[in-house]
This record gives sequence, structure tokens and C-alpha cells, in this order.
Amino acid sequence: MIEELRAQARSLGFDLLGVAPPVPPLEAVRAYRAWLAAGYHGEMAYMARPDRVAGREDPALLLPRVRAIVCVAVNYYPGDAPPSPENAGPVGRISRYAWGADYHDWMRPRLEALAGFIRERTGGTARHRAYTDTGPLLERALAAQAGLGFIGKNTCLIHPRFGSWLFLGEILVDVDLPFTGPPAPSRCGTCTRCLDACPTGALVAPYVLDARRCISYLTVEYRGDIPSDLQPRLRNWVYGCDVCQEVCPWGRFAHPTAVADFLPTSPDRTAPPLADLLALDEAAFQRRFGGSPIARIGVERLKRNARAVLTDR
Ligand code: B12
Repeated sequence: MIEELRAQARSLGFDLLGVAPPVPPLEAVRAYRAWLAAGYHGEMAYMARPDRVAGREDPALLLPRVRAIVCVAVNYYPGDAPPSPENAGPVGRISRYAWGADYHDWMRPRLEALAGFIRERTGGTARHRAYTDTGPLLERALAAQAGLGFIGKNTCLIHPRFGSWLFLGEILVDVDLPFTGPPAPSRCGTCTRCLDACPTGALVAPYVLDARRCISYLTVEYRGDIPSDLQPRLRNWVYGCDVCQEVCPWGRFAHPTAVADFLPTSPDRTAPPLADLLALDEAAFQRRFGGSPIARIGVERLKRNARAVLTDR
């Protein structure tokens, strides 16, 4: 059964599939609670909403009588940014996950197709709910439980062959499926490159990220003015940040994605000149970034980020 599911997942474009038990490990729940208690979620109020907390701890609240969680991952690694033209002036950096199309749009129909396949193979009555990113699930912990990789000190799910350049998705089902695994223990050893390299010191301890300091949070999620003490440390990131993944030794095994949708359509998408970003109006922003994850933050926040990057020059 699992091999059949894996073959189907591969034909849909996923690189990895495993099946986790329908409850997250206690260790992950404890880590999540401690993270909230420390206030590390910052202004991401949805992370602390009681119903969302409950769903993360007990997926049966999301799908009654859930019996298994099918976890999938797709390699999005698009390689390195092509060099910018010499006359481009200062450029902003965009994290690799946003170089191509929005992965939520890629994932959703494929998760539904896979769920249809599972239903067909298990008697035709299975109910399901599919999630990627936005659902109240501890996605990394579940993926690790299913044997898709290990949790690294940078808090990412890392696969020995793909590194951490993976998008995750899950399908909750109310039929029995054989669990895969076992969960792999961390393979970070004594390495602390991600903690040492984080420009803002957001990795406050191994496996613990204070989102309030994370460049990804500040440039994507945070609505206010980027704190002035952190502005000089943005290192040109205007959308997301890849530093804790770029320095990870497991990344050396990464190879380019087979999904054309995740590749950049032009250098503008990887390293746009800051002057161009500052000149964008709503229509130009939509033309340039529509359909990409960047569209979600809107033109004003992208310009705020470009201004913040320019502050310390
Ligand atoms: C909120 C959020 C963020 C926040 C906070 C991130 C964070 N580390 O908490 C911000 C905006 C900063 C962010 C940034 C990014 N994100 Co994000 N994010 C999420 C989201 C919605 C929730 C994460 C969460 O629950 N955080 C709370 C903490 C406590 O949980 P956690 O990060 O899952 O960590 C678990 C493990 O670390 C483990 N754990 C904790 N301590 C310990 C100790 C030991 C010893 C062990 C073994 C395990 C362990 O337990 C934790 C709880 O289960 C998930 C989607 C989802 N629903 O899960 C995507 C998700 C985690 N993000 C993702 C991505 C791609 C990113 C970025 C790479 C994007 C970018 N380039 O800018 C960065 C990476 C930054 C980083 N180092 O985490 C992917 C991660 C894929 C992967 N391979 O891990 C996810 C899964 C989305 C998806 N469906 O693909 N993100």
C-alpha cells in the first residue's frame, strides 16, 4: 500500500511521502507550548488562538476519527540566483521559496488528487482534510514522525538528500494506513552554523526560533515598522530569508527542483533592484509579483522592506 501511495505521490510531483500517527509527539507539543509561552510568535496571533492551539495538539478536532496523517514533501530548491546586471545598483534579496509560483497553489490540487487516490484504494468512503502551511498542524513534527527527515537546529525539517528546501503538505484521513518512520533523531551533531550565521540572532537556542527577530517574520508577517536595531542587519533581504538554510551542511546535497513552477521567471524575481521596488505602484506590483507568495504582503510592505534595507547605507 505504501509503495503504491509513494508511486502516486511521485507521479503528482511530490518527492517524499510517509504516514504519521494522528497525534503529534509529546516533545513537539511541549516545544510549541514553550514557544508560545515565551512570546516567540510575536504578532502572529493565529499561532496562539485557542482553537488553533487545540487543533495542533489534537488533529481529531480537524477531522473526527482521524486515523492517519499522510505527509508529503516537494523539493523546491531552485539553485543560486543568476548574477544581477552590473548597472542594477543595490538589489534586494528574495528567499528561494518565493522565486516562483505560490506553492500553496501548486500543493492544493495535488493534495486533493492524492486524497482521491487514497479514497479509491481504501473502499471509497474515506473522509479527508488536506493542509499546507496555513492549517493548525505542527507540520514539521508530523513530517519527522512519518520519517520524512529530522528536525534541525534551525528548526527546519531536513532530509539527508534534499536538505531543508522542502515544502510540506498533509492529508488527514479517517481510514487506517500503515505508519512509516521511524522518526529520525537530529543529525546536527555539534554543528551550530545556523545559530552562528543568523544575522539577527533569532535562533536563540538550538531548535528554538524567536520569530520576532527572524528576518522572514519581519519582512513577511510583521505589519509595523521594522525595529530600528534590526534594520541594519537585514542584509538586503526584502522578502523572507534563507541564511539558516544556506549555511546548513546538509544543504550541500540539494539538487534543483523538477518543478518548473518553483523556478524564477526572471532575475527580477530573485534580486530586484531596490530602486525598482521603491518605484512600484499597485498595478506594477501585481504585474510583477502576482501569483507568487510575495503578492500576499502587498506593495506597501514590500516598499517598507526596501526602505529598511536602504536605511543603513
Ligand atoms: C509560523 C511559521 C513561520 C514563522 C516561525 C517559524 C518557526 N521556526 O517557528 C516564520 C515567519 C519566522 C517562518 C519562517 C520560515 N518558514 Co515557516 N511556517 C510557519 C508555520 C505556519 C508554523 C510553524 C510553527 O508551528 N512554529 C512553532 C514552532 C514551535 O514549531 P516548528 O517550527 O514546527 O518547530 C517544531 C520542531 O522544531 C520541534 N522541536 C522543537 N524543539 C525541538 C527540540 C528537539 C530536540 C527536537 C528533536 C525537535 C524540536 O517541535 C516544534 C513544534 O512541533 C509552518 C506551517 C505549519 N502549519 O507548521 C510554516 C513552515 C514551518 N515554514 C516553512 C518555511 C519554508 C519557512 C522559511 C524557510 C521561509 C523563508 N525562507 O523565509 C522560514 C524558515 C525560518 C525558520 N528557521 O524556521 C515550511 C518549512 C519546511 C521545512 N523544510 O521545515 C513550513 C512547514 C510551511 C510548509 N508547509 O512548507 N515560518
